[in-house]
Order: sequence, then structure tokens, then C-alpha cells
Amino acid sequence: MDIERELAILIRSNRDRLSEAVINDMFSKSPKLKDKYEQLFERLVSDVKFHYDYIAEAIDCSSETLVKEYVRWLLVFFRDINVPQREISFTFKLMQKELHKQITDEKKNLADRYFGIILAEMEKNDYQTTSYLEGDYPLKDLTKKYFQLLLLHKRREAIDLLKNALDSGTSIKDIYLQVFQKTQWEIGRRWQTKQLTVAEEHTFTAATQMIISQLYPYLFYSDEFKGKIIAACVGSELHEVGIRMVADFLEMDGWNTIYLGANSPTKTIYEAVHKEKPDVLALSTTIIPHLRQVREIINLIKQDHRLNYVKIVVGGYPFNLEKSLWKQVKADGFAENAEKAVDEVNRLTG
Ligand code: B12
Repeated sequence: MDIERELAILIRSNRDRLSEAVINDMFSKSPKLKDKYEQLFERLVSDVKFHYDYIAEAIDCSSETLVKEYVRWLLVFFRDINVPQREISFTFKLMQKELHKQITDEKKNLADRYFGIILAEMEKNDYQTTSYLEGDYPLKDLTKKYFQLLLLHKRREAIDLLKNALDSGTSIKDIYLQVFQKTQWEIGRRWQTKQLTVAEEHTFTAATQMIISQLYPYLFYSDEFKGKIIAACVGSELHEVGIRMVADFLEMDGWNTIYLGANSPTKTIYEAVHKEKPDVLALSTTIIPHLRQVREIINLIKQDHRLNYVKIVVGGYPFNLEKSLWKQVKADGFAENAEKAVDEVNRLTG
């Protein structure tokens, strides 16, 4: 086993204990922070667990990009609830110190490299997010109108808007990749920067899922039967809109897709692959620490000689950040969006 994997396993298996120790140490070192956060002890511990999970996964994937991206995301997230950057840096320094107590010198060097990257990235602290609705793209007006209607909870008008666009020749695929995808990403950005509440994010996502289902009569199904695909989100992954879009695009291309959706445990996916014998397994993850579950299911399938005909294609947020990650998890292919997923599946099976 390589040292990255060993360190990642060590962090994961000790992260609960480490995280409590970090917050206790923080309170003993800083009475001011103790005063400010004592009531929030559990919350702080759970935040530190979250940080350790991301660091462990980035180390496991040997990816500096993943850890840098996490820091940028975190700084924006905390800035908008007025947590000062120095408190975040202080937490990470204590995390590093606590981890040091558990590991050998060789692993200390590796851990220090990642903590060094984290702390350097924090120093920049000038991160801005920009709206996904801006920029140059063909369906910009339609996307902005749709987004406004969602904000006003006008779902019926939103459906009519899109049906009218489809009736006047706009392609359903463009609506998926521009209107729905950009809307979802923008909802995320506004949630991250506290312009939308969790409740609003839930409502708007549910509205878009309902609207997608209303547009199914507009999906163009091919008469061709190219083969069978299982599409699933791994383990504890709840972000299902992306893989749903991938499945719909593949259906339109002539693939019979069996959609397992969010939250599919490794065992469930493995059993479904045995039962259905698909040509392709499409796996999605959004949350970086869930990459471990991607690796787990891929290993299981690759080690099972009865399944050596199954091609595995992966995608989702971390794969778009780190373009070589799909090789790292030992998948056969990757695509950055639903349209490219179709090309990739055809290439792998052609
Ligand atoms: C809706 C949403 C949720 C919903 C999901 C509900 C649902 N039914 O899907 C809920 C409320 C459950 C949720 C929870 C969380 N979320 Co959330 N969520 C989102 C949001 C706003 C939209 C996701 C979405 O629909 N995207 C639209 C689709 C179309 O885009 P996509 O997933 O990238 O998919 C495309 C490609 O990636 C690719 N692709 C995807 N899968 C696959 C698979 C294959 C095989 C291929 C080839 C291609 C491919 O093709 C797709 C289509 O073109 C995003 C914002 C964002 N930027 O995505 C945040 C976001 C992903 N969430 C985020 C976070 C932090 C969380 C939570 C951790 C919050 C929390 N503390 O609880 C939890 C984690 C839950 C979990 N265990 O999974 C962060 C992640 C940041 C980070 N650094 O990791 C984001 C980016 C928001 C933000 N800007 O801060 N979330």
C-alpha cells in the first residue's frame, strides 16, 4: 500500500477522535474562542471532521487541486457567515498538530505538504464567485427568465416558458445543459454565499426536477437499441440531477438506462450489475470524500472476472476539477457533461 493511502486511512479512522481533540485544544489555547463558540462545540467538531475527510481524500487521490478547491470553497462559505480567516487558519494548524501526534516522520512530511498548500491558499483569501447565469451562451435570456420564475415560485409559468421555447425549436438538450444545469449551479453559488436559504435551495431543486419530468414527452427516443447502462450515485451521494441528465441523454441516444439514482450503496450497485449485466456502469459523485466509494465499487467490479465486460464511466464535480482523476480511480472513461457522456460511452463500447 502506498504512503498516501496509508495516511488517508489513518486520518479517516481517527478523524472523530482527532476532531474532538482539535476543538478542546482550541478552547484551552484561546479563552476568547471558547467564549464565542462553547455552545457550538458539536458543530465545530463536525466541521473539523468534514475538513479531515476532504484532506484525506485529496491525499488519497494525490491531488493538490482538490484540496485547494476545498479551501477556496470554504473561505467563501465562512466569509459569508463572518467567520474570520485567522480562525480558520488557526483550526487547520491545530488539525495539523493533532495529526502529527499520530504519525511517523515520513507521513508527517506528506501531511505537512498538504497543510502547507492549505495554509498558503488561505493567505490569498481574495476569492470571488461569479454568477453562472452571466457570460456568453445561446440560451442566456431563457435561462435568466427561468431562474427568475423559480425565485418567484412560479412553476407553472416556468413550465410554459420552456414548452413555448421547445415548440419554437429550441433543443431539449440545450435546455438541459444551459437552463437546468446553469440554474442548479447558480442555486448552489447563492446558497454558498448565503443569498438563498437551504429551504429555498431544496424547493428550487425539487421544482426543476418536477419540471424536467413534465418535459419528458419532448425527449426524443432513438429506435436503435445500443445496449444497457446502469446509472447511479455512489454510497452517500445525494446529488442526483447530474446523473439523471446523463441517463436521459443516453436514453435519447438509444441506450436502455437503469437509473438507480442517489444514495446507492456499493453492495446495491454491485448486485444490480450482476443481475442486469449492463454494458456500461455510469457512476456519479459530487462530494469529494465520496470518491472513496467510487474506488470501492470500481475495485469490486474489476476484481470480479465475471464482470470484465462491463465498462465503467465516471463523472461529477471532482472529476471536472481534476481532469485525470478518472484514471486514478481506475475507471475506463470520464465525461464532463451529459452530452460528452454519450460520446464517451459510444467510444468505450464501439
Ligand atoms: C441541489 C444540491 C443539493 C441537494 C441535492 C438534491 C438532489 N436531489 O440532487 C442536497 C440538498 C441534498 C445537497 C446536499 C449537500 N450539498 Co449540495 N448542491 C446542490 C446544487 C445546488 C445543485 C446540484 C445539481 O443539481 N447540479 C446540476 C447538475 C446538472 O450538474 P452536475 O452535478 O455537475 O452534473 C453534470 C456533470 O458534472 C456531469 N456528470 C455528473 N455525474 C456524472 C456521471 C457520469 C458517469 C458522467 C459521465 C458525467 C456526470 O454531467 C452532468 C450533466 O451535464 C450544487 C451546486 C452545483 N454546483 O452543482 C450544490 C453543491 C454540490 N452542494 C454542496 C454541498 C457542500 C452540499 C452538502 C455537503 C451540504 C451540507 N453541509 O449538508 C450536502 C452533501 C449531501 C450528500 N451527502 O451528497 C457544494 C459542494 C462544494 C464542495 N466543495 O464540495 C455545492 C457545489 C454548492 C456550493 N456551491 O457550495 N445539495
